[in-house]
Amino acid sequence: MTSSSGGGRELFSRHPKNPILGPHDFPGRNAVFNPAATVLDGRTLLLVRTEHRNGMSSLAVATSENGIDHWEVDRMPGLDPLYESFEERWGVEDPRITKIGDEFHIVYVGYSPGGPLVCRATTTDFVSYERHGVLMPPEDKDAALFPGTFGGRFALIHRPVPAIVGAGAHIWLSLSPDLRHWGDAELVVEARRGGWWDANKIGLGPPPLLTRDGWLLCYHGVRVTASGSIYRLGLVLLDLDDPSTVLARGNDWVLGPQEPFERVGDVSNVVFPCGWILRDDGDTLHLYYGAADSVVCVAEASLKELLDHVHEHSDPLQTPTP
Ligand code: M1P
Repeated sequence: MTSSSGGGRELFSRHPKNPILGPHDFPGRNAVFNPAATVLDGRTLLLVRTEHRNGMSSLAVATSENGIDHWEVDRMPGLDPLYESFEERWGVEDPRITKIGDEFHIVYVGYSPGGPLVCRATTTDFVSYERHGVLMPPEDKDAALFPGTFGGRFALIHRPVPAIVGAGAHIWLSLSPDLRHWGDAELVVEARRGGWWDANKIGLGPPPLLTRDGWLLCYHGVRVTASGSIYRLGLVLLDLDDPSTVLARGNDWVLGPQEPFERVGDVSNVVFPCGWILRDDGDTLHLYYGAADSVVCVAEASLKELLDHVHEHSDPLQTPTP
């Protein structure tokens, strides 16, 4: 991996082979981005959002031995939208994968005529899928399950959008006894206001990662500027036993658009991850992200360095408490 270029030090190093997947790898698709990531039978598996030339997205599978190159694409069916349904009428987007027991739970955005909403499907092999319907009504997105339960209840991070204009969009947590009925919703992490890089809206990136210090979240923060939005990534640490409690929140972004394929694309100035994989050494973390809503990239970080950073660069005075 190469260090990131530009001013300041980012904690993630981009791979020199970036972008690792592009539209040319998926015939007929306009853009490929925002991949979920997991490991199946020892191979890295990405569930990639692919945008067709009618504007709708479906989720396609790509696998690789080393998670960097030699991708096998579209050998497994992936998840095509149920166009006849209300919830997936205009496509499926931005999946996150959480393994619970032997099952992979895919929480994804269904683009419905009522707005984006949160859906869940399960699979054991990425060949056949079982849909379990809508979890959260519109507008809601950027959702993922925790791999464990809390007091016997499953937990979901999600990002509802308030109806009040200018209220921002924030990260919430809801609980469920059965993965179907959700409640006890709580606001957990707020978009910061004013001059902050994550002032206007935020949303979860990959699913929460269990670490020695707590649940590590990587989220995208958006700042609206005179020339459009900039999507960058930050870190939050949640309490192990009570994930509605924020232990620390890093002040600085840890990855932002710098490379030409991150700066320019269908939506410029976007880095948007939906998956990360902690490798077998327990420290190397591969983050898979969409760049400029056009291509797929990977960056590497040390988990220890990320945890040290979030502890050392967390200013409680600057972190709003919900
Ligand atoms: O275009 C940037 C991103 O915009 C949306 O993300 P969010 O609503 O969280 O800001 C999504 O459409 C996402 O897919 C897209 O990458």
